[in-house]
Amino acid sequence: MISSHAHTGKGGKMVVKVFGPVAAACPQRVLACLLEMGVDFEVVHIDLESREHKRPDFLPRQPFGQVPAIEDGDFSLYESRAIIGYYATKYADKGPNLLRICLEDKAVVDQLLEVEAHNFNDLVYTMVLQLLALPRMGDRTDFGLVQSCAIKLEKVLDVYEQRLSKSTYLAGDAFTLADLSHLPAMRYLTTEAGYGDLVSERKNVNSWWVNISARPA
Ligand SMILES: N[C@@H](CCC(=O)N[C@@H](CS)C(=O)NCC(=O)O)C(=O)O
Repeated sequence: MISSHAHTGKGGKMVVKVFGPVAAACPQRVLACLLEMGVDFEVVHIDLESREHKRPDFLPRQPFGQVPAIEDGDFSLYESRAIIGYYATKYADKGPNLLRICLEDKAVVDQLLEVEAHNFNDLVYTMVLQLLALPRMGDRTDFGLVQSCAIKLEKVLDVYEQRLSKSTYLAGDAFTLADLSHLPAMRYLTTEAGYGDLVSERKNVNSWWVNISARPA
């Protein structure tokens, strides 16, 4: 249900509202960032099954009818990667340095975020949609499409394997938004989608995944 009331946390402090189901990958990207940065938040559940995200009262928050969206006092934002960039910058002095300070280091984080969004996430998203979401809605899985995505994904993970032979994290020797942004789709890939082998058979990718998925946040 979408609440129209301003929510206050402990001590009367405003908390960030995150609109979306916690089970969906894109809201999880935002939640992982807020947990890393130690930002108080509440989740306003948006029910995808009943298409609450397509209703006229939700569309002002996300005009494309997708989740997540946030509300932070008077400020509202959608697009999960823009949201994590916002909080990593806003609380840069409070949590871990997820953006890196030097211009070139930050550019490498942005580069890997683009790779995550377009080369990696698009493929995993299609696989998860075909293997998990469509059967749940009574549609048939296109196994040919899943297979072609898996083949393309192998090439992406080979690039990661190469990068991770030189540094502990994707954008260097510190955990950044580039790693954080992979968490939701990596979890789907290695658990529910049943493609954990693509990760475990690549030594460096596997160590990286074991490492980033064990973070307390
Ligand atoms: N680029 C958007 C993508 C948002 C997105 O694809 N959200 C999915 C959940 S992970 C969604 O709302 N799916 C339902 C739909 O598209 O109808 C973001 O990163 O915020």
